[in-house]
Amino acid sequence: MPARLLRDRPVRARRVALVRLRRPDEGPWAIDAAFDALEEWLTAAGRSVVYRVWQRRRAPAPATYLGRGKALQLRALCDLGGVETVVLDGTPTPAQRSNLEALLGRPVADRSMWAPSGAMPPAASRTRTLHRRARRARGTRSVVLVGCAGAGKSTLFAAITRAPRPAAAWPAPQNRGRPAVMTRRLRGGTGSRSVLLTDTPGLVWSPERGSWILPAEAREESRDADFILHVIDGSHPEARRRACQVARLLRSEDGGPSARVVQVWTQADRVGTDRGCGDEARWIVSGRTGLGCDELIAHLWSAMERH
Ligand SMILES: Nc1nc2c(ncn2[C@@H]2O[C@H](COP(=O)(O)OP(=O)(O)OP(=O)(O)O)[C@@H](O)[C@H]2O)c(=O)[nH]1
Ligand SMILES: [Mg+2]
Repeated sequence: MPARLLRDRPVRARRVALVRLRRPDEGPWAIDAAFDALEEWLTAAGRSVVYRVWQRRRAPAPATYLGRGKALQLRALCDLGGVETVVLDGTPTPAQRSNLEALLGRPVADRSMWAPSGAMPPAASRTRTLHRRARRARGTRSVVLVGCAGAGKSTLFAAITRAPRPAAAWPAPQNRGRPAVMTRRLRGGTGSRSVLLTDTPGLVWSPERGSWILPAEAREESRDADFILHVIDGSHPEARRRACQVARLLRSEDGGPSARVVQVWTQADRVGTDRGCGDEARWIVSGRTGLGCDELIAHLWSAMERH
């Protein structure tokens, strides 16, 4: 996931306003969580967030993304608060963006500047495909971590493989300088067989589509995996809903992944171990404290013996 935002001209500005659409089916929690994550990141990068503005709409306005009235209202607010750039948590078309910039009288930075596009450079994709084939030919088994952006995949990856931990900050800074996909050997196990664990970039929510977007890297890696660990931030107020949405998406991918999907609810140190438990089988862990990680690894090894 390239962290391009900070290199882009519009976000050099110090004072910014965050803006987003709110679809009728999105709760206030979802909006707050999206704004919190973006603000945390921008603040870490030295920006100061002056306003958070959302507009309730089923779909973006065709010409200007935000409705014209809302955009003009926002312009007046920005004039008042000395806002230099509007950061739009969405993906407008180039025409919508430039029309919106004209209405707002200031630059608009949008998600295409920092979020994964879903596409992957062909050379990187080809190289990884070759690596995967070679591993498969050697009989190496693979486990892939998939989940929403910021769920805790890389932290769990570090806990399980003893790789260096990512720096705490979401969404992009911790990915700067790190490859989008990392693969390491799973520790433990007794036989000669080796198992590789792969960390992938997180799914991002598209307010326009009203759905999660699975980055191309995550799709490709999980296509050949023996197990997919579907990582869920159990401390998120919408954890259950997100878990269902992503589970549905994973099942629908090319007729469903051939890999077995194991739900792993992480960040248990923040919420205790009983939060959100239903009937589904799931693992409750914490990548931060290591809680439940040894049991999860043991489960993977024994499941690997059986399959
Ligand atoms: N308290 C606590 N915080 C966690 C845990 N796991 C992750 N975090 C924090 O949650 C944030 C996101 O964690 P990451 O591991 O980078 O999440 P990710 O799923 O790899 O995110 P992307 O790579 O952007 O998709 C970081 O600030 C972590 O420090 C956990 O088990 N407990
Ligand atoms: Mg990560």
